[in-house]
Amino acid sequence: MHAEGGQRIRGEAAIVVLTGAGISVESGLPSFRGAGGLWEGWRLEDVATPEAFARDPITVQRFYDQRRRQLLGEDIRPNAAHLALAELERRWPGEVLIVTQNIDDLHERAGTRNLIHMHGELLKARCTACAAVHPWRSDLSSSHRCAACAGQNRLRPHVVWFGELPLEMDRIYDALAACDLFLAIGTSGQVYPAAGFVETVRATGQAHTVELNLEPSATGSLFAEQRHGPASERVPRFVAELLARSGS
Ligand code: BV8
Repeated sequence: MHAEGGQRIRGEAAIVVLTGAGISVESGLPSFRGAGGLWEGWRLEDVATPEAFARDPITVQRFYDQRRRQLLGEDIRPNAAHLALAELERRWPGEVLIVTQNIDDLHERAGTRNLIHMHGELLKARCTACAAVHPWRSDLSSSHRCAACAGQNRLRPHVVWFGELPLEMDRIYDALAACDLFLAIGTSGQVYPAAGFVETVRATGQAHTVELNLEPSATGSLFAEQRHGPASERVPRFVAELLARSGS
């Protein structure tokens, strides 16, 4: 595992990990594309855009209520890939930042702390009047009031819809510009700006880029290294290699 210029990944290297729906599939949560994906049962335009929410909030809320209930199901828990990344954060001498496109809380449940949910969180609701964000673990409807401004019919899932700006983009681009290793796990590389991160990193010319995915993604050829297979197998093995090399 050598960086672009062939030099070894140093023990204190800064690591940025981008995760997508593929890392949570073996935990029992559907991905978006592909067989059994969310987009098989729902049209993106009907459930994941601000226009859809304005047009038909009940259908949008039903989409997220269903996913929230599933996420809170007792059989859903982090898998070996989530746990390996949490261990990497604990034991790696340098900084490890997880940037996830996922709105589930499996990284947190695995123990990851240095984490950015660039597309929001399913277990939170946001007030469209005062922008307050509230923990939310039950169905959400227009009858609920915002606990901060008492506004009614103002709460929406705290997620980023298509056409909306993802969260914490400045912090993400700063980390991408400074990283020595960029690792993408379980993402198809079809949704921007996340799909463009590998090019942002390559432009610095200082970082090694690795894709761990079940199959080659749409941006797979842009990575210096690709390893294909289930995340629950590939991620723990890759993390063990990294930790062995850093002697930590
Ligand atoms: C924005 C939250 C601008 C809600 C989500 C440039 C070019 C083209 C289009 C655009 C562009 N720039 C912007 C766009 C438009 C759009 C976009 O990218 N459209 C796509 C469809 C073409 N992007 C946006 O709208 C973004 N916003 O650009 O704002 C802006 C600028 C200024 C001011 C205002 C606005 C916002 C995008 C975010 C939308 N919200 N999620 C929700 O979850 O409901 S996106 C959602 O879909 C996910 O978060 C994720 O990002 C994406 C799904 O992708 P993946 O996670 O990769 O999942 P997928 O199913 O596709 O793939 C799974 C992979 O895992 C597969 O490769 C599979 O092989 C693999 N896998 C499966 N099992 C396993 C596995 N791997 C390992 N192990 C396994 N077991």
